[in-house]
Amino acid sequence: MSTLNPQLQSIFDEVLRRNAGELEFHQAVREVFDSLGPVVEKHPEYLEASIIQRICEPERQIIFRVPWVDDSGTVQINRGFRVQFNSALGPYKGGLRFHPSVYLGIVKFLGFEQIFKNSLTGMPIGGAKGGSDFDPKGRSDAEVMRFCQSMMTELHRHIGEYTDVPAGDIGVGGRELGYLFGHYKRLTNKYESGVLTGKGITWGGSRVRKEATGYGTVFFVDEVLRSHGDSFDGKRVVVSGSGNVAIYAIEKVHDLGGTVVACSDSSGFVVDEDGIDLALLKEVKEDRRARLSEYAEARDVPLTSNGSIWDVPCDVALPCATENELSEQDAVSLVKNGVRIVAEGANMPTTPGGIKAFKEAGVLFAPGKAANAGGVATSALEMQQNASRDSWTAEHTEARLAEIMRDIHHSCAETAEEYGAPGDYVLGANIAGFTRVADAMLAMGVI
Ligand code: NDP
Ligand code: 2IT
Repeated sequence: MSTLNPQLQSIFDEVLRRNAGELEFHQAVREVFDSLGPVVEKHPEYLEASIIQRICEPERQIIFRVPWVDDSGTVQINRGFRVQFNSALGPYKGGLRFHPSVYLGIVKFLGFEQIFKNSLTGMPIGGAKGGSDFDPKGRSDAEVMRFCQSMMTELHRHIGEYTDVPAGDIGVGGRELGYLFGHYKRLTNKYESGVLTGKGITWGGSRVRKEATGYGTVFFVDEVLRSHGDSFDGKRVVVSGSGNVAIYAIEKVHDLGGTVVACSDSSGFVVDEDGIDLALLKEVKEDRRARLSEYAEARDVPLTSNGSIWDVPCDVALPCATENELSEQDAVSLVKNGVRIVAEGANMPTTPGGIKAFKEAGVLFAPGKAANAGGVATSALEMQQNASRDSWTAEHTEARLAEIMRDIHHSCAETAEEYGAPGDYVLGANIAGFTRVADAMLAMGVI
């Protein structure tokens, strides 16, 4: 980490004091602050109007009890969150995460990142995140439905097409969004399609939304490769995770001529030198919600539970599982084995030490707020289709996604150049994302 200028340091100290114990939130704020030195030098008006302090304070934070009855008749209690971080550019927008690790610090880090990511897409969406410490693993469909209905019983008061538009994230996919939308519809007596994104195609969803985050990450890497006169052809790729983002990143790498040789879940990783068998992976993870060990058994490859997927040699690494899954030691190992490009499909998967190691080694590093923005961008396309009561073809929607990812790459690269750091996508993404929000806030007065 670099040294912050004294004004940014004092704002950061205040963030630490006001948000004690929220380590992931501190990490996300610090990463953005590390890029803002040259911006506040060029634009003292941002400091004069306390824009940065305001951006670090969520507009609204909602925490609530989510009681539900499990299949054995026992009452279970979870905690629900929605942090509505910033609405300068549009209605709050961001996913819901269901995972036992969820607490306020995780929701705030994700909501904070979402502000700048959504800004980078160029679309009219503010930043938010929500979720619960509910663990869907091992729960029946009926239990997941009762949990989602209870979650929506409180959440519906705070969301809406013009207010706040949730979507999926870890543990929240098509099944959960169906239960959430069905209950919202019932509570409000309105078919308000634009209140949630990631819906099923027959009930207001967008084609390519399911694929969008993974595809978008690979489109971003494709732009990085093109700008160096290269392509995916023949590249060896490692993708962590085997959920929504990972599966569709693997699919697009294979479409573009690369080979994904390893993927993982929370129980371990598999290496499949012939290339991951995507049809089998989808069957195991999407259809049966089973463990990666079943893939390993079917393919007769080992599942490694006590090592790191980042020790597998590759040209391109795509962390697509969760935050802080790629440590400094992992980064050093990837560099030693010749990695050239790392792009974050997940949110904040690389630790600060890992980012530093990549930077020092000259690895091209694309941060999540740029590389995984294709998911939320396609959510905004879903909102457009809902608002116009239209439904686009897959070809048109994917072409729009590819164009948006090209634009994001261009805006990160151009901003990095402008600030004298060509090739620094972290700096470019943070500054380009921040500036659009800051200028809108300045224009709107003290909000
Ligand atoms: P899924 O729930 O579909 O998949 C998550 C994957 O990551 C699973 O393979 C899961 O393994 C693994 N994983 C989750 N938590 C951990 C953990 N603590 N340790 C190890 N492995 C873990 O989620 P998504 O694919 O939707 O999300 C993945 C990442 O992408 C997250 O960081 C999310 O915030 C980010 N993201 C998602 C977007 C979306 O549109 N869905 C958009 C932009 C970013 P297991 O099955 O064993 O739990
Ligand atoms: O992290 C993210 O960008 C998401 N989980 C998707 C958010 C969205 O509203 O589509």
